[in-house]
Amino acid sequence: MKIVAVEAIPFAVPYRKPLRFASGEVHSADHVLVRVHAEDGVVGVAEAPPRPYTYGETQASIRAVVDTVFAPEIVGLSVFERERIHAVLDRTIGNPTAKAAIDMAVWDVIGRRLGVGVSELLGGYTDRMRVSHMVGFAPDDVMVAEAQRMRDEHGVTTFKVKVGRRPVALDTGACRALREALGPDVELYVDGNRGWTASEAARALDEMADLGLTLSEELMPADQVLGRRWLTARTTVPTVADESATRPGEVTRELLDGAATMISIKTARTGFTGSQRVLHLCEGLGTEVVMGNQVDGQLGTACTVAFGAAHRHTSARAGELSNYLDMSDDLLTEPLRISGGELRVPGGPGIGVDVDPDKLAHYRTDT
Ligand code: MUC
Ligand code: MG
Repeated sequence: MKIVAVEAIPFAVPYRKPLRFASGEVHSADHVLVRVHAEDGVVGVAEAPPRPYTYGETQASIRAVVDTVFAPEIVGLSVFERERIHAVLDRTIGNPTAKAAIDMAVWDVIGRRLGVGVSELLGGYTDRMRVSHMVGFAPDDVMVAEAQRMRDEHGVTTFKVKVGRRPVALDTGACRALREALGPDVELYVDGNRGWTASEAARALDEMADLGLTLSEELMPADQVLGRRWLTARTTVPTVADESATRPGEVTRELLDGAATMISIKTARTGFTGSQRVLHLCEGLGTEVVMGNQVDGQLGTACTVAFGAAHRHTSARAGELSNYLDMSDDLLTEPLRISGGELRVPGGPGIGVDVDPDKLAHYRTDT
């Protein structure tokens, strides 16, 4: 079943409130909808969220690379030649979310064509994941109120707190306020988006030693090679590599270097095909993983839960699946719903969700 066309459609959905973190902030979901058309009329979809401050991709660069580089390379291949498609896309190093969206849209075509959910095709381990919510920078009382609302309205009891500000007391104070307000039963972990130095990170972790943090993610830049090794060796809080480990080779380097003890898998940057490579590598190396959030919309979140629920290893921990709730609207015909702290894999064939043509017409920015 040959691919006949690949479209990259920019759209913009405003956020109700911005998400702020050490490397940037998001006010609007300026994403790209990727549609892969197959010869029998089946269309697969996925979304690419540009993160200029993380990977250097922009909405314009994603459109351009899909239109002028990737689409010409894969049009004419069959959707069942997934390894060939992966090999073609993998010839270049960059453009992770553009490639990931193409990969996932191809899987969506396959699932729709077979009438089977992608999550079942990938592994079918379970049909849901526990949800972890990312709390961005804000005054302490606002961060606490957001976490309490997520717990009260959606049953969420796992929170990833954004850190990496200076002075570190801003963040250690926020984490303390969250622990005091939410009590001992919620899980708290932190993500610095490379904001601190090794010594700042060490001081912050020492100051928070009594808060029962379960993970610490990307507290300092990836190229602080010895600093990361030193911090990982001296802390009892497992260190998670996220944007420093976006490809299997980087994952291997981070882990064997002693620079990280766990890996964040994001379908938004490794698709389904690349994410399975990272997952199986981590399983082979005996390393835990967490399903991360690239500040995804609902389509991206559906991809994350489809992949996360498909495997035992990825569904063991809560996945970061809730920040689409900050968006004022979305593209799907049926919204995702988090309840009892869980998100179920959408039930339809493929990724299991459909784009509403009226919403797309309203939010697309190219017409
Ligand atoms: C995360 O886990 O870091 C923020 C920036 C980015 O690249 O991803 C998000 C969340
Ligand atoms: Mg992160």
